[in-house]
Amino acid sequence: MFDADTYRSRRRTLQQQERPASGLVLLLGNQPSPRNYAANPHPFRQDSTFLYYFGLERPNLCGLIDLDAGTSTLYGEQGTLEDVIWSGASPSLQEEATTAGVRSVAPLSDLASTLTDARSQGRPLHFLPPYRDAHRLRYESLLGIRPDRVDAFVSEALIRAVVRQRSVKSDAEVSQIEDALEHTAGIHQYAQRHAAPGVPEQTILGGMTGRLAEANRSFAFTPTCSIHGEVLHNHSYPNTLAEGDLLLVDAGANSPLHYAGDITRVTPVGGSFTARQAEIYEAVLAAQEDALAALAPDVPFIDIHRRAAHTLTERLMEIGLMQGKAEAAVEAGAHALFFPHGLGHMIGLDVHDMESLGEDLVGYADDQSRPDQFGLDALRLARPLRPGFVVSVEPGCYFIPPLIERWQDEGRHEAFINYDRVGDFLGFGGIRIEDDALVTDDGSRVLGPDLPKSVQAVEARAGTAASA
Ligand SMILES: [Mn+2]
Repeated sequence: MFDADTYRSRRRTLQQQERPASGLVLLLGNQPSPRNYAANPHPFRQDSTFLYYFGLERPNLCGLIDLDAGTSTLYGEQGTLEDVIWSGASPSLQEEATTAGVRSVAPLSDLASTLTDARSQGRPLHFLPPYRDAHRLRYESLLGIRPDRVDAFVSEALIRAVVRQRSVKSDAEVSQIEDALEHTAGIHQYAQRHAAPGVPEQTILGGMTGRLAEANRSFAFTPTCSIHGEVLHNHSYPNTLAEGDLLLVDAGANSPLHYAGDITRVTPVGGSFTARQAEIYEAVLAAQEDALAALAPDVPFIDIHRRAAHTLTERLMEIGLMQGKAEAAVEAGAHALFFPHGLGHMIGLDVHDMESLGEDLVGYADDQSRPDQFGLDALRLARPLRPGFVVSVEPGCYFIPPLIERWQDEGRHEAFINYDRVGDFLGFGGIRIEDDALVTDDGSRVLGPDLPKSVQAVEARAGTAASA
């Protein structure tokens, strides 16, 4: 945990400066989530907003912040002898509360009546959207709202206040992200060194998993480790690497306090890119470097997305996959055949930070509406950047056979796409290059250790462990 003052001051900021209104803020901690029966749960992960304001890992807690009185109460259960026998001793609820700067604790069984009393006095109650069914059931038991009706009662004022606060990372939070990136870089180096013909994807995944486990870290999200990089979130690992494949690894570690890293690298299996692979790789790299150079306060991220798309499109025109004016092609959305996703997202306690609060309230300013153009509609972050934002920058170029087939059949964007040439690239796979950057007062800084990404640097590392 951070020190108690950190949590106290975050709650005070919510109460004083970010005050969603008067009344009470209810923050649900997570409950254990069963795999196949209750006593066999998934590894516990605390709710991120609860972690942000209370920092405690213990399951079955609820936090209540009184916006008018400026007080916080932690609701939970004391451990039982049964808990001690099966799981070992844990601190008392009061001891845990103290580490989060909370003086007042109460049994969970008191919470419903406290909330009922407050509501009968006409005090507003603010709570966040549920992303687990267990949250819906808890809202039902606490507030009497039917589980399928809960979304209609969530507090947009609270969502906005939490987003304003969590979007801007403190130095201590940035250090956590840098810790995550140390370990993230380590597993990427491992994958690159082991990217050699004859090595199963599963072996590389196993090696990365082991490295994280040895360091008492885990993956922040399900990793992609595949020679089929054209599947954007590819979570299967059945293939064996062969000479000439491209291994795409999109993976990130957690820091001890659950901040995420998120990096993507592509490595040529066998140690060198073909001329065609190198051209596409350098097109993506140019787009990424242009985007990173453009990160600065007040610049809308959607403009940086368009800039990356423009650079990629110019390169694809040089290669002969696209034609016409890059500006017009990007405006029309023709590049999305190759780059059908957004340039990036915020990173923090969640790898897609605060996504449970609603992508648009997190990623779009009030005067921006989410585009509906294919590709651009997948852009999670569009809003003007501010110092303290941590964002991923991850352009890609993919050859997705069913998408190409569909567009070609429809004759979509024929003025800009050279489908004959695209046909030569079927089976190419996909390339994405991703780093995480902090927006600073005068620009930005890529976080984490240097993980070289030039063609030469990646070739120099590829497969070196397997051949040694
Ligand atoms: Mn990402």
